Amino acid sequence: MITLYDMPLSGNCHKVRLLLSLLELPYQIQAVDLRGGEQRSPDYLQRNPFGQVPVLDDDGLIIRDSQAILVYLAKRYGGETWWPDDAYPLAQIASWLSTAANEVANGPAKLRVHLKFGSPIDTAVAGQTADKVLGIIDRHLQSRDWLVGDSISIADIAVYPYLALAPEGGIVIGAYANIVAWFQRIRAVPGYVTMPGMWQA
Ligand SMILES: N[C@@H](CCC(=O)N[C@@H](CS)C(=O)NCC(=O)O)C(=O)O
Repeated sequence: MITLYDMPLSGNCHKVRLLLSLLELPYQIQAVDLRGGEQRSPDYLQRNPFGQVPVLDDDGLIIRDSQAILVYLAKRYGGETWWPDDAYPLAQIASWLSTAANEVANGPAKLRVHLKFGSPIDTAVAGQTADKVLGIIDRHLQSRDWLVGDSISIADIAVYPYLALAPEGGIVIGAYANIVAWFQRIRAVPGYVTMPGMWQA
């Protein structure tokens, strides 16, 4: 049985919920009370010493970090469509996973957590990071439908949530027409699931 340690308003958890749904994998949710500090309990820290969601438990195999969980699910359950054999597409996917964990997390995701939950951040730095990464992704999508290759991959799933949630961080996402068109393609994939606060057409 797959268990996802989850928080409904977390974009990192949404990446995992989205891939589980696209792969049609049955799973159960274990809600983690982040406001109450459950992620810092000794019990939870055994699953993830960083004290964060998401964590996936697949029949006792524990995986922390949304990017790592996407890799695990794609390789374990997704087949060649989700986990290409060739080195070059794999490296391209890895580069976007890294962008999700770095520029996307430190730009649009940070602005959202600041506006929505009041976390103190350097808004100027986060704003510059967001502008830069959104511009790069918008230009990348000018000539292609998906971040890597000819179909949706875990690169798209890793980058998507905090871009679709960017309006909650005060970003006018409509200014990035190629990103909005890509949102629409992702939302049309069979099995797509949304979450509160996400961009709507
Ligand atoms: N790199 C991690 C980041 C996870 C993360 O930032 N989780 C947040 C929720 S979105 C969290 O658990 N925060 C609680 C805390 O830090 O106390 C991932 O991609 O999974």
